[in-house]
Parts: sequence; structure tokens; C-alpha cells
Amino acid sequence: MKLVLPFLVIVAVLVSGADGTRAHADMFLAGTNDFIGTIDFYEDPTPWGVFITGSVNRLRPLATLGFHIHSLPIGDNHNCTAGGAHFNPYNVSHGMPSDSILDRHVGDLGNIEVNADGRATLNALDWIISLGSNKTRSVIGLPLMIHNLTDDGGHSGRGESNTTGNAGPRIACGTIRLDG
Ligand SMILES: *[C@@H]1O[C@H](CO)[C@@H](O)[C@H](O)[C@H]1NC(C)=O
Ligand SMILES: *[C@@H]1O[C@H](CO)[C@@H](O)[C@H](O)[C@H]1NC(C)=O
Ligand SMILES: *[C@@H]1O[C@H](CO)[C@@H](O)[C@H](O)[C@H]1NC(C)=O
Ligand SMILES: *[C@@H]1O[C@H](CO)[C@@H](O)[C@H](O)[C@H]1NC(C)=O
Ligand SMILES: *[C@@H]1O[C@H](CO)[C@@H](O)[C@H](O)[C@H]1NC(C)=O
Ligand SMILES: [Cu+2]
Repeated sequence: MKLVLPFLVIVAVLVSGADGTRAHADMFLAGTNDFIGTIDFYEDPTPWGVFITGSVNRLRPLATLGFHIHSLPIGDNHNCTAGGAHFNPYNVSHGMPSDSILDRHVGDLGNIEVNADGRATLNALDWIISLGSNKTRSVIGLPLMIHNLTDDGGHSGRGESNTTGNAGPRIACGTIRLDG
């Protein structure tokens, strides 16, 4: 993901005890109960972005994989297909996290980089998703999705670039839930 902050900044926020909103997504391989890791979300009390941290494993080593928030509930059997299209409340074209709010879906989180051991570690900040401070942009209850191919960032003119970034099949997903 593009908006990676230095680790120390994230640690500073997490240990400051600031009374923000926290959520998490337990991730599962598509259509199974095979747990592959948890992704945590933190929105500052004075909203200026959402921190996304955590790790997932059992992914294809050294792959760069599309990573989005989709728009429909996936249910208890982690049916990633049921997640519908990207979360796109402003009905705009697909883009990357660094694009402006009218040049990306709210759910466009770019890609994750998988290490040689099949694990991807996240340490990012997104400026557009919300954990509830803005209801229109809130991702609570929606599925976080990992695809089998690389998101091309939209606007490439190829295939489904404008809607999905050509990120291919859905291989893992999990519902974003408020902590506690
Ligand atoms: C998964 O969701 C899709 C789309 O809603 C549906 O067609 C399919 O039957 C579901 N599969 C299972 C196993 O529930
Ligand atoms: C979304 O935008 C497309 C074209 O960009 C348009 O055809 C469609 O009607 C819009 N949908 C809604 C719900 O506004
Ligand atoms: C939610 O965010 C949108 C886009 O930034 C903004 O136009 C809208 O005013 C916000 N809504 C609230 C209730 O803050
Ligand atoms: C994922 O992509 C790899 C590499 O292109 C391919 O070998 C594999 O069959 C794909 N898996 C699925 C579920 O599409
Ligand atoms: C894809 O989006 C771009 C703008 O981002 C637009 O110029 C182009 O016409 C769109 N292509 C399709 C096939 O919708
Ligand atoms: Cu997706």
C-alpha cells in the first residue's frame, strides 16, 4: 500500500491511549473456516485517517495481491463471492489509496505485498475509509477482501480495470467489526 507511515508514528498513536475507534477483521480463506490472520483498524478521535495494521499468512509467496473493502455481507461461511462489488458510495471509477475521493472507490486499499514465507504485514494509513465518524464512508460490517492477482490501480484501460483493477479471484475475506 502506498501510504505507509514510519512504524514509530503508528506505535506513538497506539500507545498514546487516545480514545479513538478500533475495529478488526479476522480473515479466512474463501469459503472456509481457515483463519489466516487479523487486520486491525484504528481511527483517531479527531478523524484524520484510519491506521491499518496486522498480518495475514498462507498467501502465495512474493505475490502482490489486490486488497479492497467490498459492499455486501459475506456471512458466517466466509463466502467472499457474496461480498459484491467494491464499496463505492460515491459511484466513481476504481483507483488507488493515494487517489482523491472522486478518483477511487472508498474501498480501494491497493495491494498487499506477500513475503517469501507467505505472510503479508500491513502498516498503512488511509485517508478515506471511516470507522463511523463519517457514516457514508463507514466500513463497519463490510468485508475486507484479498484477491489472487495484482490490482492495476484502475484507469489502465485494460479489462475490468475501472471496476476491479483486474485483481482476479477472491482468495480470502473477513468482516470488519468494531472491537469489544
Ligand atoms: C456464495 O455467494 C454467491 C453470491 O451471492 C452465491 O451465488 C453462492 O451460492 C454462495 N455460495 C455458498 C456456498 O453459499
Ligand atoms: C453510477 O455511475 C454510472 C456511470 O458512471 C451510471 O451509469 C450509474 O447509473 C450510476 N449509478 C448510480 C446508482 O448512480
Ligand atoms: C462524509 O464525507 C464526505 C466526503 O468527504 C463529506 O462530503 C460529508 O460531508 C461527510 N459527512 C459528514 C456527516 O461529515
Ligand atoms: C492464483 O494465481 C496463481 C498464479 O497466477 C495461479 O497459479 C493460481 O491457480 C491462482 N489461484 C486461483 C484460486 O485463481
Ligand atoms: C475508465 O475510466 C477512465 C477515467 O478514469 C475513463 O476515461 C474511461 O473512459 C473509462 N473506461 C471505461 C471502459 O469505462
Ligand atoms: Cu476486491
